[in-house]
Amino acid sequence: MPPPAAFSVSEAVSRTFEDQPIVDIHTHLYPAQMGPLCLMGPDELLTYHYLKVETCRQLPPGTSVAQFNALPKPRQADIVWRALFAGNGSPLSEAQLGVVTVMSSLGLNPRADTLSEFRALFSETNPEDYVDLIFRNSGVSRVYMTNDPLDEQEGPVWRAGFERDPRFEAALRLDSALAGWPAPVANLRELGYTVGNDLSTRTIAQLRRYLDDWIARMNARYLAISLPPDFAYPSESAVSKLLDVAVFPTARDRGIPAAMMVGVRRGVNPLLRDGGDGIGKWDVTFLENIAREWPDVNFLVTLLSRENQHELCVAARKFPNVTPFGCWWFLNNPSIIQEVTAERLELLGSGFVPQHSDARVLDQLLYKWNHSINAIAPVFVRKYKALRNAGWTLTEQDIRNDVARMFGGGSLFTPNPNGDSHP
Ligand code: FIX
Ligand code: ZN
Repeated sequence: MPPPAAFSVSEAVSRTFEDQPIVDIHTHLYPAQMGPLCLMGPDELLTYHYLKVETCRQLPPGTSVAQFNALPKPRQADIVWRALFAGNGSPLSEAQLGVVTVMSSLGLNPRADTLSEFRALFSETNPEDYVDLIFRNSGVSRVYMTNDPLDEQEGPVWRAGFERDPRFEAALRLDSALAGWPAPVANLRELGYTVGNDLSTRTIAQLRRYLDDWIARMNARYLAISLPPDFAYPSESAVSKLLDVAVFPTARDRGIPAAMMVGVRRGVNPLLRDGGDGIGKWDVTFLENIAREWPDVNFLVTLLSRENQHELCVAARKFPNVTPFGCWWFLNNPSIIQEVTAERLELLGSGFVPQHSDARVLDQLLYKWNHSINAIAPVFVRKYKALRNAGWTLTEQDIRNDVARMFGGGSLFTPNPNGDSHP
């Protein structure tokens, strides 16, 4: 058979990314049917905590962070706009560039003096149409939410019931049910789970009932928890024990992955609220301990510290039940995405999920994926060129298959490579 005609690798990679529907495995987005949880439009976009933090570095004279936070959202958005877009200095940070990309892709002028044109467009469009517009223009086909039954806004929405937009999949988030035990006891009891302060057999059984009930009610596709950099496993900490006796057995028995997002130091500057969290390096030995102890659970792992990325790849090489995912939060910048993606490809081939958006405002899908793919595509191009130079008769279909596997959501549910069950 004659060798396939040579084709341009960079054009094939661009075409592939244009055609591939993206499945976004970690967001904080909600469908319009979930009412006020669904954030979209200019005022939400401009008050994203990344942008507020940048604004707080240059608030107007006489305005404190606390006063800024106390203002109604549209007024905060105006201040952000003036400070970061209509003031001195070009909007060069990743979060600023993101707003420029969003506005351009909606046909708006990002150099406008005010947000009025953007506000008019948003208020003239009905919410369902706006959701459709963003999905269509971003190339995203499905997103995973971050779902918390103990959240005082979200819990009642689930209990009342609603018809789910099938583009939104559920992921059961566990921070509020496990962190700082026994702090969650009162809230769990209020929902009817008769847990106690101690980790007695009854408490564990009730916690497992909570997990089972909510996985079923939400059709949660995975469990997720964020953890601080000093999280140790095994250890005497309540969270380590609760993972061991409730969460990991549930993930195993339900056959769903457990996602661990490690390295966040919450509330480093509490004044900044959502924007006040910091970062720390984890000891990846603890991930090795978990993966070895629970061979029949698939772990999706993202680590916040750049210094942890190489060790995470090495751990994933040792443990096929560990899948690294995304460039989380402070890593979600083009320069770091390129470095981390190249490292992962070199150590893991296509066995990881390169990115998630972490979008909190629907409009952000328009920039987070566009910017990530612009960073990732050249890394793929270099790798496919190297593959071809090494003598591999590359086809465009090879590229399409790899991109589909890595960006199409499938790797979330790869069968567990380890056979035996937990002793
Ligand atoms: O814990 C998380 O899921 C984090 O992604 C968020 O809490 C964080 O505030 C964020 O928005 C990061 O992008
Ligand atoms: Zn998140």
